[in-house]
Amino acid sequence: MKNLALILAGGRGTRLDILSEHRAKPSVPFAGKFRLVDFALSNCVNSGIYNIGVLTQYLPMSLNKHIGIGKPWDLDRKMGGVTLLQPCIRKNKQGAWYQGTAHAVYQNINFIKQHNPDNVVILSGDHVYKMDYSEMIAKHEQNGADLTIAAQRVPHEEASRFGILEPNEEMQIVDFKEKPADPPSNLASMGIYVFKTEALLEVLEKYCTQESSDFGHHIIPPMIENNQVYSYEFEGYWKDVGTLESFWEANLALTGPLPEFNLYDDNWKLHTKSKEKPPAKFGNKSRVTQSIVANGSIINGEVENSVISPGVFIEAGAVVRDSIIFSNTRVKKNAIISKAIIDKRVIIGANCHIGFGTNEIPNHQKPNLLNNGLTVIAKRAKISANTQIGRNCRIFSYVTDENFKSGIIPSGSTVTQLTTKDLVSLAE
Ligand code: ADQ
Ligand code: ADP
Repeated sequence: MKNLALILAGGRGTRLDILSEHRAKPSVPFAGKFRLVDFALSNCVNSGIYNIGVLTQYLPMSLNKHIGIGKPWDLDRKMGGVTLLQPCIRKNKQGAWYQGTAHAVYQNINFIKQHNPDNVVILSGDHVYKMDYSEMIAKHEQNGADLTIAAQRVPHEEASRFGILEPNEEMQIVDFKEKPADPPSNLASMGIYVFKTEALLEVLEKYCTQESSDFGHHIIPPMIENNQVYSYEFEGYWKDVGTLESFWEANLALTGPLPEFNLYDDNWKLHTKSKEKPPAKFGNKSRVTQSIVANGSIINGEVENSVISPGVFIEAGAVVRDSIIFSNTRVKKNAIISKAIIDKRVIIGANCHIGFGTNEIPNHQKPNLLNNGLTVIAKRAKISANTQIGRNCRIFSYVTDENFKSGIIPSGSTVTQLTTKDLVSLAE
């Protein structure tokens, strides 16, 4: 049985906001040393799938650099291995670059034909889970299915952001609705598909009539009418970390005593590309509790309930609480960071207080993203000493010292390139 996996890694991930401003969502760091795409890639090799195409589109640089020739996943092979597939058409007639998922696969129809697999497994590059696809493929074969969709029960209040399916007793899907406003049930499509290759090629030719064609809207509904479509219920841990809040929660959950998602499972190795760095080091006045600290970090301050990526320096007297810090960020003396996500290569000056004040003032620019008390600071921002940044704030990349002359950034603000005048008006 020959299987080819295609990982959809091109979506924009707008709800991860400034974390996915400079990188595709699958390339967003997770759990200290991983990137989101590592989970799908590791699942593939752990399931014995060594032929993988990664469909990139939006900001592929960081993703290309991360995956490279696939060495950490044992995918640097002469036959098969991993291939990064860039879209041939970048812009549609309206000048927008975004295209549907099915169209992205359609553009790579020759790649599929060259491999000539029995099945094509289509995956999202931004989900956190461990799944043995070979079990799903076996069920798919057993049912003689044209398409099998992995499914999981989700909380009722979240069901409308998923495709919702209804199987009969034989697990054959009789109804499917993509993101219905009023979901009939909470059995959600995980966006993980096993297609019989023949059927996939046929439906792509038939229904991919426009660039915006996607699986949920244009392929699955007619297939339910005309083909054998089955559901495969998956009960293990699975998270589509689609929002800043779920991203923050899923990271911090890893620091608990017995996390639902076990990073330390020798039977299901999670591979990633990581730079050689010395071991993490803790100074004589440091205090670290319930946290993950990656290699190359030096902790001289306090860290509590947080996830610290490689190469982070936390100076003496600084306190980091309930936060995620990406690689090579420096937190200077006596700074306090509370409930924040801080991207890589950020400098937090001495005595800064990030995440002060109340949760109650939402960020009016992004009310559905930031009304939960999180503060997010994007890549390479430099926050001068003594700055105070409130909750629900978004600080963009490359904001510099010039923009932060000992300022107070009130809760609910968005800061791009601040001038002193802006600071005064924000404080008012
Ligand atoms: P969504 O996740 O909302 O729903 P979508 O935005 O189409 O679906 O993205 C699916 C994946 O494809 C993401 O990983 C995204 O980054 C990627 N992607 C999107 N467009 C792409 C393109 N042109 N090229 C390459 N990659 C692209 C889907 C299903 C739902 C299901 C959820 C589960 O449509 O039915 O419930 O996944 O998370
Ligand atoms: P991440 O923040 O996701 O870790 P990286 O720091 O790995 O991203 O950077 C991604 C890569 O993309 C780097 O090699 C960088 O030099 C490159 N890069 C970033 N922006 C551009 C650009 N505009 N043009 C070309 N290369 C770029």
